[in-house]
Amino acid sequence: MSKGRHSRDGARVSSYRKEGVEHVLMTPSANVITIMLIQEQELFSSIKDTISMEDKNDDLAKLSLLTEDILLEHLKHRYDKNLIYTYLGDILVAVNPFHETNLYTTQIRDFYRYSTDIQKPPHVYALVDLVYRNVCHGIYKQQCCVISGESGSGKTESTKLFLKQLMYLCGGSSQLEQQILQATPLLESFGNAQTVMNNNSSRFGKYIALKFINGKVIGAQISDYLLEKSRVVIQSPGERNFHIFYYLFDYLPLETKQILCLRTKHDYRYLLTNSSLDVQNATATNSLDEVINAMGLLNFTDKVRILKNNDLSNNGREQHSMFRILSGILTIGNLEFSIDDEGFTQQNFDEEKAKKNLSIIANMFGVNSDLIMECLTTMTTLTRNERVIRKFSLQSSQDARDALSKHLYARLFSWLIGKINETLNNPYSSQSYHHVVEIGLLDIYGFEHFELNSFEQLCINLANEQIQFFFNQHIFRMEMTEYEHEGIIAERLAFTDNQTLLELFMAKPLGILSLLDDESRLPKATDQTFVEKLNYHFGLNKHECYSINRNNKYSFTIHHYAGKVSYCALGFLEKNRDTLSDSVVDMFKNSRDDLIRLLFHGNPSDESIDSNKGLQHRTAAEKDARNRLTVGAQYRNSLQILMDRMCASHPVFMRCLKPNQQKQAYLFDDSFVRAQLRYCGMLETTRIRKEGYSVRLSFEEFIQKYGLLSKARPSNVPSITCRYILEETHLTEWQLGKTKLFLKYYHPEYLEKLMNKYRQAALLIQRRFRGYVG
Ligand code: AOV
Ligand code: MG
Repeated sequence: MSKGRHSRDGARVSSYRKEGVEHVLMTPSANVITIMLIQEQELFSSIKDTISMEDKNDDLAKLSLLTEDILLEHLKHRYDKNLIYTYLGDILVAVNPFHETNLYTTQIRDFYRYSTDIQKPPHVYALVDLVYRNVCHGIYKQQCCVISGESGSGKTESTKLFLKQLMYLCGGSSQLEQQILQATPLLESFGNAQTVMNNNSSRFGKYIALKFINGKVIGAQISDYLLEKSRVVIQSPGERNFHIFYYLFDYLPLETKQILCLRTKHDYRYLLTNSSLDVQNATATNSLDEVINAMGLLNFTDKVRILKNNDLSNNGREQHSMFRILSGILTIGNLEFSIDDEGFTQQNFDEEKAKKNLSIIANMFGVNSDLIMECLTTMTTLTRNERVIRKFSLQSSQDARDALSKHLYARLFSWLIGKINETLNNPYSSQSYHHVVEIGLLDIYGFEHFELNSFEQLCINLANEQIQFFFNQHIFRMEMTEYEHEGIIAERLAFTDNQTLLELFMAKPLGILSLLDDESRLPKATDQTFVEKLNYHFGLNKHECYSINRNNKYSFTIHHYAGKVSYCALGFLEKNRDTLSDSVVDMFKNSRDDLIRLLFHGNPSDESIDSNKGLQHRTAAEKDARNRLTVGAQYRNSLQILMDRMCASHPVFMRCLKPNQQKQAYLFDDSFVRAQLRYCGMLETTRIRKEGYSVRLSFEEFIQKYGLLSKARPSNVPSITCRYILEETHLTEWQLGKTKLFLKYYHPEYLEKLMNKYRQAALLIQRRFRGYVG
């Protein structure tokens, strides 16, 4: 059957004859790509019904006639056949199936491993393979995969599939690979929640940077973007708090619940909105076991064994503290205050209950119960020689209580990410940086448009505008600019540019975020004066992306790329200031609980905790509280860093589409999908992929890569040599610029095919020659 030997670079080389054809197999040494023709054929025949290769329209850029209707029709037709993936040139489009499919079996995972010259149907695994091959060949120092789409379209699921397959290609068995994968359920349990748009909606953005040397992953680092912490204290109708709170009730043993003083989930105000609402999608739920398992694997420590009598007992003191913090947060949500604004004791005030709650909170947070009450009901100011104590109104006490919960949870989340990063970065930090290449994976919260949209939606939608801008920049703007510089003839394409909208948000001093900062610093300003300023600067057609809402003094409308959204500015100033009183911070700094002390070690109200570095390093960032950055300003900075990072990377794009608003399987709502196709500029994208030149290589690069394909003698002028090579390959539609060669997106694949034939032939000759000599 097969004959084996080793090639000079260590790859095991063997060959077979099948159907009269000699096949060469190379099992890869670390950086060699395998030619696995036979396995591939066999795999292919076993899965071809699932991933159908019959539909020739799996690349919409190849359609001869292009209209929105035709695009829609093709996507729908494919979706009905369970073909959820479609190419749009080199952009991958995925329509959320909303049901379990057989698209991710081991066979399919193997089929998309090390692509050869078989043209494979679109799949998220094909994208992974492409990116991973680039890593192995060291083609780009930095790549990033940008997955976009509206809320519930499938970004997070795609990110998980991408990551899992990437680890599989790397080997899939090392401890680090497992740790990288396990970070996901942990982060989801603390950072995801059910919304009306998605049962497992990401309430934070994340960028996972994976580092590789010679095709092996050697470290990872997660950056997070603005957790929607207001959800801890209040949720809209039909929505839930973060998953982790419900896991406590659904999965903890009774004994542990008792230690944590937990009652039932229906007993807590913070869970009251929808505590009976259960997550329906199986893929959306992890169990607490999985979360605790992940914590163990990611080195979260344990001293106190709260989880007795089950196999989770080896886990951490940190874990214990985390659960205590969660229980404390839930209980503090139930804390009532007795005196109302007129100074009367409130009706129905249950003093016994309040005392009991207070003692639980004090226990969970490791602080004194009188001190908690003092912090939440009074403010102490020190004048030259006097301590002045001012009593809070009922509303202020309630606000202080909720601010405490939000801050505590957000700090816990930041610490969690810092802790994960410590583990994932550890192996990397000890290695030399020289040959490291990076793949970044971006999974942010999708575009949101609810009935009531607040500061959180404004931030989320701004991030989506940034991503759309990056996409436009890459696909359209840069493309056109470069054609001009290089003297390439190409048709000018119109596209929906969102630069003016970004300026509306980001401009200094007259942009929404700057104006919000100004108002947040003025003592007399209110949410209403903020809206008045916006109306004054941008209303009455002064800005094309802004309109005034005459019937509501707190409301204004922004014309986003994905549609108009009206925001309610109530609470904007406070959310932007995001203050936590010094007395609460001091109280926590002196907590008996190690973790709580650690969480409040940094600057009291500075949420700009750099989760990449962990909490220990944050004291250095302590600043004068007056110079503290607002939430808006920090967010703007973090988006800028993200953009810089992505601009320095070679991007691949995946566009997720949501087939219907009901989260239902087998339902393709034409007008709903059409709107998405329209706002993300899919038609223009398809055109530019079809008509544009998405691949550019310098003449030298091209000659170095494909010079072997030409028999002609190289010319002294590189562009002429390129022309010789291209003419010999019989490719058409390329153009020679002034310094570069411009190719269509499908050209490299064809050239690689030719090169593969060439390499195979060379191997065969080499083998025969050795055989003859031997
Ligand atoms: P999102 O990340 O884009 O929304 P998700 O990735 O969470 O959306 O997907 C939403 C739900 O759709 C999941 O919980 C699954 O039930 C289902 N789903 C998505 N992709 C697949 C797939 N490939 N196969 C099967 N089911 C899928 V948001 O985080 O809300 O912007 O902010
Ligand atoms: Mg998500």
